Amino acid sequence: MGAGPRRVLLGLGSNLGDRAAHLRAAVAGLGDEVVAVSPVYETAPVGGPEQGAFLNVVVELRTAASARDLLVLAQRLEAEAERVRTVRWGPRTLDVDVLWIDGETVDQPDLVVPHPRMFERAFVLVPLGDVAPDLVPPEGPGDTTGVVRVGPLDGPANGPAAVRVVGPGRLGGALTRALGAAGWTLAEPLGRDASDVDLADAADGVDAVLITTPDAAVAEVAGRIRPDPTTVVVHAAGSLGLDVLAPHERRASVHPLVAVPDAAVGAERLVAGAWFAVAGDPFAGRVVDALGGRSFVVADEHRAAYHAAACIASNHLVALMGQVERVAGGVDVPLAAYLDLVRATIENVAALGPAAALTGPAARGDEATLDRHRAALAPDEIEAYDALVHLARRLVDGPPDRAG
Ligand code: GSY
Repeated sequence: MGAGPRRVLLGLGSNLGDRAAHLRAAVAGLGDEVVAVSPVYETAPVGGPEQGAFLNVVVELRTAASARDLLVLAQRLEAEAERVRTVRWGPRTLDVDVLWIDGETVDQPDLVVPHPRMFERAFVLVPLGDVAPDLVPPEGPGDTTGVVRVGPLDGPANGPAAVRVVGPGRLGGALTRALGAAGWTLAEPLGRDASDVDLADAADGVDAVLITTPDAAVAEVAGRIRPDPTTVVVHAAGSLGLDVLAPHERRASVHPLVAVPDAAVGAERLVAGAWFAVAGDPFAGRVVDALGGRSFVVADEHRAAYHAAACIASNHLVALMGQVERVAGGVDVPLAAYLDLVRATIENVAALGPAAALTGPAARGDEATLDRHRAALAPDEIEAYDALVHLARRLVDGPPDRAG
Protein backbone atom coordinates (compact mmCIF):
# COMPACT_ATOMS: atom_id res chain seq x y z
CA MET A 1 0.00 0.00 0.00
CA GLY A 2 1.37 3.46 -0.91
CA ALA A 3 1.95 6.19 1.66
CA GLY A 4 -0.70 8.90 2.13
CA PRO A 5 0.02 12.48 1.09
CA ARG A 6 3.09 13.92 2.80
CA ARG A 7 5.22 17.02 2.44
CA VAL A 8 7.79 16.93 -0.35
CA LEU A 9 10.28 19.70 -1.21
CA LEU A 10 11.78 20.07 -4.65
CA GLY A 11 14.61 22.41 -5.66
CA LEU A 12 14.33 23.94 -9.13
CA GLY A 13 17.08 25.82 -10.94
CA SER A 14 17.65 27.26 -14.40
CA ASN A 15 20.54 29.16 -15.97
CA LEU A 16 19.89 28.78 -19.69
CA GLY A 17 17.31 30.41 -21.96
CA ASP A 18 14.31 32.18 -20.45
CA ARG A 19 15.05 31.05 -16.91
CA ALA A 20 11.87 32.34 -15.29
CA ALA A 21 9.75 30.79 -18.06
CA HIS A 22 11.42 27.39 -17.51
CA LEU A 23 10.70 27.60 -13.78
CA ARG A 24 7.08 28.68 -14.39
CA ALA A 25 6.52 25.81 -16.84
CA ALA A 26 7.97 23.30 -14.36
CA VAL A 27 5.78 24.54 -11.50
CA ALA A 28 2.74 24.37 -13.80
CA GLY A 29 3.77 20.82 -14.72
CA LEU A 30 3.74 19.82 -11.04
CA GLY A 31 -0.04 20.40 -11.05
CA ASP A 32 -2.40 20.94 -8.16
CA GLU A 33 -0.27 19.12 -5.60
CA VAL A 34 1.82 22.30 -5.32
CA VAL A 35 1.22 23.90 -1.93
CA ALA A 36 3.82 26.69 -1.95
CA VAL A 37 6.48 28.20 -4.19
CA SER A 38 9.30 30.25 -2.68
CA PRO A 39 10.25 33.60 -4.18
CA VAL A 40 12.74 33.42 -7.04
CA TYR A 41 16.40 33.98 -6.17
CA GLU A 42 19.14 34.82 -8.62
CA THR A 43 22.18 32.84 -7.47
CA ALA A 44 25.83 32.64 -8.42
CA PRO A 45 26.62 29.24 -9.95
CA VAL A 46 28.12 26.65 -7.60
CA GLY A 47 30.47 24.06 -9.13
CA GLY A 48 30.95 23.14 -12.76
CA PRO A 49 32.49 25.24 -15.52
CA GLU A 50 32.17 29.03 -15.76
CA GLN A 51 28.51 29.62 -16.44
CA GLY A 52 25.71 32.13 -16.02
CA ALA A 53 23.72 32.90 -12.89
CA PHE A 54 20.85 30.60 -11.92
CA LEU A 55 17.31 31.39 -10.92
CA ASN A 56 16.33 29.06 -8.08
CA VAL A 57 13.08 28.30 -6.28
CA VAL A 58 11.98 25.66 -3.79
CA VAL A 59 8.53 24.13 -4.28
CA GLU A 60 6.48 22.38 -1.60
CA LEU A 61 4.12 19.58 -2.65
CA ARG A 62 1.57 17.50 -0.74
CA THR A 63 1.62 14.21 -2.54
CA ALA A 64 1.32 10.47 -2.16
CA ALA A 65 3.85 9.97 -4.98
CA SER A 66 6.73 7.66 -4.11
CA ALA A 67 10.33 8.86 -4.14
CA ARG A 68 10.84 7.06 -7.45
CA ASP A 69 7.66 8.64 -8.92
CA LEU A 70 9.10 12.02 -7.95
CA LEU A 71 12.42 11.28 -9.65
CA VAL A 72 10.59 10.24 -12.82
CA LEU A 73 8.49 13.42 -12.65
CA ALA A 74 11.62 15.55 -12.17
CA GLN A 75 13.29 13.94 -15.19
CA ARG A 76 10.14 14.42 -17.30
CA LEU A 77 10.03 18.12 -16.45
CA GLU A 78 13.73 18.47 -17.33
CA ALA A 79 13.14 16.70 -20.65
CA GLU A 80 10.18 18.99 -21.40
CA ALA A 81 12.49 21.96 -20.89
CA GLU A 82 14.69 20.38 -23.58
CA ARG A 83 17.55 20.03 -21.15
CA VAL A 84 20.58 18.60 -22.88
CA ARG A 85 23.17 16.90 -20.67
CA THR A 86 26.45 17.83 -22.31
CA VAL A 87 28.73 19.22 -19.62
CA ARG A 88 28.56 17.68 -16.10
CA TRP A 89 27.43 20.44 -13.70
CA GLY A 90 27.12 22.65 -16.81
CA PRO A 91 24.44 25.19 -17.74
CA ARG A 92 20.92 23.84 -17.96
CA THR A 93 17.45 25.03 -18.90
CA LEU A 94 16.03 23.21 -15.89
CA ASP A 95 17.26 21.18 -12.96
CA VAL A 96 14.76 19.54 -10.60
CA ASP A 97 16.11 17.95 -7.42
CA VAL A 98 14.10 15.92 -4.91
CA LEU A 99 15.30 17.60 -1.72
CA TRP A 100 13.18 16.17 1.06
CA ILE A 101 10.28 13.79 1.71
CA ASP A 102 8.76 13.95 5.21
CA GLY A 103 9.48 10.75 7.12
CA GLU A 104 11.42 9.05 4.32
CA THR A 105 15.06 8.50 3.45
CA VAL A 106 16.25 6.91 0.23
CA ASP A 107 19.75 5.72 -0.60
CA GLN A 108 19.87 4.33 -4.11
CA PRO A 109 22.51 4.79 -6.82
CA ASP A 110 20.43 7.36 -8.74
CA LEU A 111 18.39 8.87 -5.89
CA VAL A 112 19.40 10.00 -2.42
CA VAL A 113 16.86 11.74 -0.17
CA PRO A 114 17.39 14.03 1.67
CA HIS A 115 19.45 15.49 -1.17
CA PRO A 116 23.08 14.97 -0.09
CA ARG A 117 24.19 18.57 -0.74
CA MET A 118 21.05 20.51 0.20
CA PHE A 119 22.37 21.64 3.59
CA GLU A 120 25.62 23.00 2.07
CA ARG A 121 23.99 25.15 -0.60
CA ALA A 122 22.74 28.67 0.07
CA PHE A 123 20.87 28.55 -3.28
CA VAL A 124 18.73 25.77 -1.72
CA LEU A 125 18.65 26.85 1.94
CA VAL A 126 17.59 30.46 1.34
CA PRO A 127 14.43 29.62 -0.68
CA LEU A 128 13.86 26.58 1.57
CA GLY A 129 13.69 29.02 4.48
CA ASP A 130 10.72 30.71 2.80
CA VAL A 131 8.56 27.58 2.49
CA ALA A 132 9.95 25.14 5.10
CA PRO A 133 11.95 27.08 7.71
CA ASP A 134 11.86 24.05 10.04
CA LEU A 135 14.25 22.25 7.64
CA VAL A 136 16.90 24.97 7.68
CA PRO A 137 19.63 24.16 10.22
CA PRO A 138 19.51 26.36 13.35
CA GLU A 139 22.80 28.02 12.38
CA GLY A 140 21.05 29.36 9.23
CA PRO A 141 21.91 29.10 5.53
CA GLY A 142 25.61 30.06 5.93
CA ASP A 143 27.29 32.40 3.46
CA THR A 144 24.52 33.87 1.29
CA THR A 145 26.82 35.99 -0.89
CA GLY A 146 25.62 35.77 -4.48
CA VAL A 147 22.02 34.91 -3.54
CA VAL A 148 19.70 37.80 -4.47
CA ARG A 149 15.93 37.78 -4.05
CA VAL A 150 14.20 38.65 -7.33
CA GLY A 151 10.51 38.35 -6.37
CA PRO A 152 7.54 36.01 -6.78
CA LEU A 153 7.67 33.59 -9.70
CA ASP A 154 4.35 34.81 -11.05
CA GLY A 155 4.82 38.35 -9.85
CA PRO A 156 5.55 41.42 -11.90
CA ALA A 157 9.30 40.95 -11.36
CA ASN A 158 9.22 37.99 -13.71
CA GLY A 159 6.83 38.95 -16.49
CA PRO A 160 7.32 41.30 -19.43
CA ALA A 161 8.49 44.73 -18.29
CA ALA A 162 8.00 48.29 -19.50
CA VAL A 163 11.22 50.04 -20.49
CA ARG A 164 12.36 53.26 -22.10
CA VAL A 165 15.44 53.39 -24.29
CA VAL A 166 17.55 56.54 -24.09
CA GLY A 167 19.87 56.71 -27.06
CA PRO A 168 18.17 54.66 -29.79
CA GLY A 169 21.23 54.17 -32.01
CA ARG A 170 22.11 50.74 -33.41
CA LEU A 171 22.18 48.92 -30.07
CA GLY A 172 19.19 50.82 -28.69
CA GLY A 173 17.25 50.02 -31.86
CA ALA A 174 18.22 46.35 -31.71
CA LEU A 175 17.19 46.07 -28.05
CA THR A 176 13.92 47.88 -28.79
CA ARG A 177 13.04 45.40 -31.54
CA ALA A 178 14.12 42.32 -29.62
CA LEU A 179 12.42 43.25 -26.34
CA GLY A 180 9.28 44.37 -28.22
CA ALA A 181 9.16 40.98 -29.94
CA ALA A 182 9.43 39.35 -26.48
CA GLY A 183 6.25 41.16 -25.41
CA TRP A 184 7.85 44.01 -23.48
CA THR A 185 6.33 47.49 -23.55
CA LEU A 186 8.63 50.11 -25.05
CA ALA A 187 7.91 53.67 -23.92
CA GLU A 188 8.65 56.54 -26.31
CA PRO A 189 12.43 56.43 -26.83
CA LEU A 190 14.46 59.54 -26.08
CA GLY A 191 17.06 60.74 -28.52
CA ARG A 192 20.74 60.18 -28.15
CA ASP A 193 21.51 63.83 -28.77
CA ALA A 194 20.49 64.37 -25.22
CA SER A 195 21.33 68.07 -24.98
CA ASP A 196 18.00 69.21 -26.43
CA VAL A 197 15.88 66.52 -24.80
CA ASP A 198 14.38 66.71 -21.32
CA LEU A 199 15.41 63.48 -19.64
CA ALA A 200 14.09 64.34 -16.17
CA ASP A 201 10.91 62.27 -16.60
CA ALA A 202 12.55 59.34 -18.40
CA ALA A 203 12.00 56.99 -15.44
CA ASP A 204 8.29 57.82 -15.06
CA GLY A 205 5.90 54.94 -15.66
CA VAL A 206 8.52 52.35 -16.65
CA ASP A 207 10.27 49.51 -14.84
CA ALA A 208 13.62 50.45 -16.32
CA VAL A 209 15.47 53.01 -18.40
CA LEU A 210 18.02 51.48 -20.77
CA ILE A 211 20.82 53.93 -21.57
CA THR A 212 22.38 52.97 -24.90
CA THR A 213 24.24 56.19 -25.65
CA PRO A 214 27.97 56.19 -26.46
CA ASP A 215 29.93 55.23 -23.33
CA ALA A 216 31.23 58.76 -22.79
CA ALA A 217 27.67 60.10 -22.42
CA VAL A 218 26.28 57.49 -19.99
CA ALA A 219 27.14 59.26 -16.72
CA GLU A 220 25.87 62.62 -17.96
CA VAL A 221 22.61 61.10 -19.26
CA ALA A 222 22.06 59.11 -16.04
CA GLY A 223 22.60 62.26 -14.01
CA ARG A 224 19.81 64.06 -15.88
CA ILE A 225 17.17 61.41 -15.11
CA ARG A 226 15.16 62.16 -11.94
CA PRO A 227 15.80 59.24 -9.54
CA ASP A 228 12.86 56.97 -8.80
CA PRO A 229 13.52 54.22 -6.24
CA THR A 230 11.25 51.79 -8.12
CA THR A 231 12.87 52.20 -11.55
CA VAL A 232 16.09 50.46 -12.55
CA VAL A 233 18.58 52.46 -14.59
CA VAL A 234 20.57 50.17 -16.86
CA HIS A 235 23.54 50.87 -19.10
CA ALA A 236 24.83 48.73 -21.95
CA ALA A 237 28.46 49.88 -21.90
CA GLY A 238 30.99 47.06 -21.72
CA SER A 239 33.82 48.91 -20.02
CA LEU A 240 31.85 50.95 -17.47
CA GLY A 241 31.01 50.02 -13.91
CA LEU A 242 27.78 50.80 -12.08
CA ASP A 243 29.26 53.91 -10.47
CA VAL A 244 28.44 55.93 -13.61
CA LEU A 245 24.73 55.43 -12.89
CA ALA A 246 24.82 57.58 -9.74
CA PRO A 247 22.58 58.88 -8.20
CA HIS A 248 20.16 56.07 -9.03
CA GLU A 249 19.51 53.49 -6.34
CA ARG A 250 18.65 50.54 -8.56
CA ARG A 251 21.46 50.17 -11.10
CA ALA A 252 22.28 47.44 -13.54
CA SER A 253 24.29 46.84 -16.65
CA VAL A 254 23.64 44.50 -19.57
CA HIS A 255 26.35 44.28 -22.21
CA PRO A 256 25.69 41.92 -25.13
CA LEU A 257 28.69 40.18 -26.67
CA VAL A 258 27.07 40.70 -30.03
CA ALA A 259 28.11 42.54 -33.19
CA VAL A 260 25.35 45.03 -34.06
CA PRO A 261 25.89 46.41 -37.58
CA ASP A 262 22.30 47.71 -37.64
CA ALA A 263 19.13 47.41 -35.54
CA ALA A 264 17.54 44.59 -37.58
CA VAL A 265 20.59 42.30 -37.70
CA GLY A 266 21.42 43.18 -34.08
CA ALA A 267 17.90 42.20 -32.94
CA GLU A 268 18.25 38.81 -34.66
CA ARG A 269 21.60 38.20 -33.00
CA LEU A 270 20.39 39.33 -29.57
CA VAL A 271 17.73 36.59 -29.52
CA ALA A 272 19.96 33.83 -30.92
CA GLY A 273 21.24 32.58 -27.53
CA ALA A 274 23.69 35.47 -27.14
CA TRP A 275 26.03 35.93 -24.18
CA PHE A 276 25.65 39.00 -21.96
CA ALA A 277 27.84 40.51 -19.24
CA VAL A 278 25.54 41.58 -16.42
CA ALA A 279 25.98 43.41 -13.13
CA GLY A 280 23.90 44.95 -10.39
CA ASP A 281 20.14 44.74 -9.99
CA PRO A 282 18.52 41.36 -10.88
CA PHE A 283 16.57 43.24 -13.55
CA ALA A 284 19.63 42.64 -15.74
CA GLY A 285 18.83 38.91 -15.60
CA ARG A 286 15.26 39.65 -16.61
CA VAL A 287 16.46 41.39 -19.78
CA VAL A 288 18.70 38.43 -20.62
CA ASP A 289 15.88 35.97 -19.93
CA ALA A 290 13.46 37.86 -22.16
CA LEU A 291 16.00 37.56 -24.98
CA GLY A 292 16.67 33.87 -24.27
CA GLY A 293 20.33 34.68 -23.67
CA ARG A 294 23.11 33.45 -21.39
CA SER A 295 24.81 35.65 -18.84
CA PHE A 296 27.80 35.97 -16.56
CA VAL A 297 28.45 38.59 -13.90
CA VAL A 298 31.36 41.03 -14.31
CA ALA A 299 32.14 43.13 -11.25
CA ASP A 300 33.07 46.81 -11.68
CA GLU A 301 36.78 46.21 -11.05
CA HIS A 302 36.93 43.66 -13.87
CA ARG A 303 34.96 45.59 -16.49
CA ALA A 304 37.94 47.07 -18.33
CA ALA A 305 39.69 43.69 -18.70
CA TYR A 306 36.44 42.01 -19.73
CA HIS A 307 35.84 44.69 -22.36
CA ALA A 308 39.44 44.55 -23.60
CA ALA A 309 38.91 40.84 -24.28
CA ALA A 310 35.68 41.61 -26.15
CA CYS A 311 37.48 44.15 -28.34
CA ILE A 312 40.31 41.71 -29.03
CA ALA A 313 37.75 39.05 -29.99
CA SER A 314 35.93 41.36 -32.36
CA ASN A 315 37.75 44.55 -33.40
CA HIS A 316 41.26 43.09 -33.38
CA LEU A 317 40.12 40.09 -35.35
CA VAL A 318 38.71 42.49 -37.94
CA ALA A 319 41.98 44.43 -37.97
CA LEU A 320 43.81 41.15 -38.58
CA MET A 321 41.48 40.38 -41.48
CA GLY A 322 42.45 43.77 -42.87
CA GLN A 323 46.05 42.61 -42.85
CA VAL A 324 45.06 39.37 -44.58
CA GLU A 325 43.27 41.43 -47.25
CA ARG A 326 46.29 43.69 -47.82
CA VAL A 327 48.92 40.96 -47.90
CA ALA A 328 46.86 38.60 -50.09
CA GLY A 329 45.69 41.47 -52.28
CA GLY A 330 49.33 42.31 -52.94
CA VAL A 331 49.65 39.03 -54.85
CA ASP A 332 46.14 39.20 -56.39
CA VAL A 333 44.47 36.64 -54.11
CA PRO A 334 41.01 37.75 -52.88
CA LEU A 335 40.13 37.94 -49.19
CA ALA A 336 37.14 35.66 -49.90
CA ALA A 337 39.52 32.78 -50.62
CA TYR A 338 40.65 32.85 -46.97
CA LEU A 339 37.28 33.07 -45.24
CA ASP A 340 36.48 29.35 -45.04
CA LEU A 341 39.87 28.91 -43.41
CA VAL A 342 38.99 31.62 -40.90
CA ARG A 343 35.61 30.04 -40.09
CA ALA A 344 37.10 26.56 -39.66
CA THR A 345 39.83 27.98 -37.42
CA ILE A 346 37.23 29.59 -35.16
CA GLU A 347 35.37 26.26 -35.02
CA ASN A 348 38.62 24.56 -33.99
CA VAL A 349 39.17 27.13 -31.24
CA ALA A 350 35.61 26.54 -29.99
CA ALA A 351 36.08 22.76 -29.99
CA LEU A 352 39.69 22.45 -28.79
CA GLY A 353 40.67 25.73 -27.14
CA PRO A 354 43.26 28.14 -28.59
CA ALA A 355 46.42 26.20 -27.66
CA ALA A 356 45.33 22.91 -29.26
CA ALA A 357 43.87 24.71 -32.28
CA LEU A 358 47.19 26.41 -33.13
CA THR A 359 48.95 25.09 -36.21
CA GLY A 360 51.50 26.57 -38.63
CA PRO A 361 55.15 27.62 -38.55
CA ALA A 362 55.06 29.52 -35.24
CA ALA A 363 53.51 26.48 -33.53
CA ARG A 364 56.17 24.22 -35.07
CA GLY A 365 59.07 26.54 -34.33
CA ASP A 366 59.80 26.65 -38.08
CA GLU A 367 62.03 29.75 -38.12
CA ALA A 368 63.05 29.36 -41.78
CA THR A 369 59.43 29.72 -42.94
CA LEU A 370 58.80 32.65 -40.60
CA ASP A 371 61.88 34.37 -42.08
CA ARG A 372 60.59 33.77 -45.62
CA HIS A 373 57.29 35.40 -44.61
CA ARG A 374 59.04 38.43 -43.19
CA ALA A 375 61.11 38.84 -46.32
CA ALA A 376 57.93 38.84 -48.43
CA LEU A 377 55.97 41.32 -46.30
CA ALA A 378 55.87 45.07 -46.79
CA PRO A 379 57.93 46.74 -44.05
CA ASP A 380 54.83 48.25 -42.40
CA GLU A 381 53.24 44.80 -41.99
CA ILE A 382 56.14 43.24 -40.09
CA GLU A 383 55.54 44.75 -36.65
CA ALA A 384 52.00 43.32 -36.47
CA TYR A 385 53.18 40.00 -37.95
CA ASP A 386 55.88 39.66 -35.30
CA ALA A 387 53.49 40.62 -32.50
CA LEU A 388 51.20 37.74 -33.51
CA VAL A 389 54.13 35.31 -33.86
CA HIS A 390 54.99 36.30 -30.28
CA LEU A 391 51.41 35.50 -29.16
CA ALA A 392 51.49 32.17 -31.01
CA ARG A 393 54.74 31.25 -29.21
CA ARG A 394 53.13 32.09 -25.87
CA LEU A 395 50.41 29.57 -26.63
CA VAL A 396 52.99 26.92 -27.50
CA ASP A 397 55.06 27.63 -24.39
CA GLY A 398 52.04 27.58 -22.07
CA PRO A 399 51.22 30.06 -19.31
CA PRO A 400 54.18 32.06 -17.98
CA ASP A 401 55.64 31.01 -14.65
CA ARG A 402 54.27 33.73 -12.37
CA ALA A 403 55.93 32.34 -9.25
CA GLY A 404 59.29 34.09 -9.64
O1 GSY B 1 22.06 21.31 -8.34
C1 GSY B 1 21.25 22.16 -9.05
C2 GSY B 1 21.96 22.72 -10.24
N1 GSY B 1 23.02 23.67 -9.85
C3 GSY B 1 22.88 24.92 -9.37
C4 GSY B 1 21.75 25.71 -9.07
O2 GSY B 1 20.59 25.33 -9.20
N2 GSY B 1 22.03 26.98 -8.58
C5 GSY B 1 23.29 27.44 -8.41
N3 GSY B 1 23.47 28.67 -7.96
N4 GSY B 1 24.38 26.68 -8.71
C6 GSY B 1 24.17 25.44 -9.17
N5 GSY B 1 25.06 24.51 -9.53
C7 GSY B 1 24.36 23.44 -9.92
S1 GSY B 1 25.08 21.98 -10.46
